[in-house]
Amino acid sequence: ADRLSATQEQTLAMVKPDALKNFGAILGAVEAAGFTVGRLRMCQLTPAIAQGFYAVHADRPFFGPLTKFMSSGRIVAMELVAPGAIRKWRDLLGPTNSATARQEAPSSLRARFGSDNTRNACHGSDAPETAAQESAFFFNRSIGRCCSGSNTTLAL
Ligand code: RTP
Ligand code: MG
Repeated sequence: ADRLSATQEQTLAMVKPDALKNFGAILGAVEAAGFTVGRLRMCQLTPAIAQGFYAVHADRPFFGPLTKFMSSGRIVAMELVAPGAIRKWRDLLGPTNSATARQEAPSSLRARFGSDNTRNACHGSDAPETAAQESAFFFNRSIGRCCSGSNTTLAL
């Protein structure tokens, strides 16, 4: 058991607003791939929170459309645990552009549930350091307003 657990890794996955309607199928794929789900939170990001999450891309031309999209509806953030979870989850996602994913990895989540280069269904951390940062980003803060279930906003 010790040797097994030593290989465990954690990544931060996000189901983006375009794919929330497919959350059930995505969670099914997560389970089928052998991940354990750690902490999980569904909420809507404010534009400022989305800008904070994607701050590393602030100078890129797609930053505006990306953060507008990411704050346009609810998302699900979840910690996924498995041996090699970071690479394993990104392999399941497929290429960033969903159109490319449909060509190169038709069974990937972005091929199945995404639309284009911005609306691409899911996010995955790219390294252990960003996985830890992104987990803290979502889970070491409080929910601002809890109104109806559809109106839960992640607070600054
Ligand atoms: P992610 O961070 O969401 O898991 O995706 P990624 O590593 O595959 O892609 P990244 O380069 O980190 O970009 C972050 C998100 O920005 C949007 N994007 N739009 N040229 C574009 O229009 C463009 N490029 C990237 C996507 O939503 C991408 O997931
Ligand atoms: Mg990325």
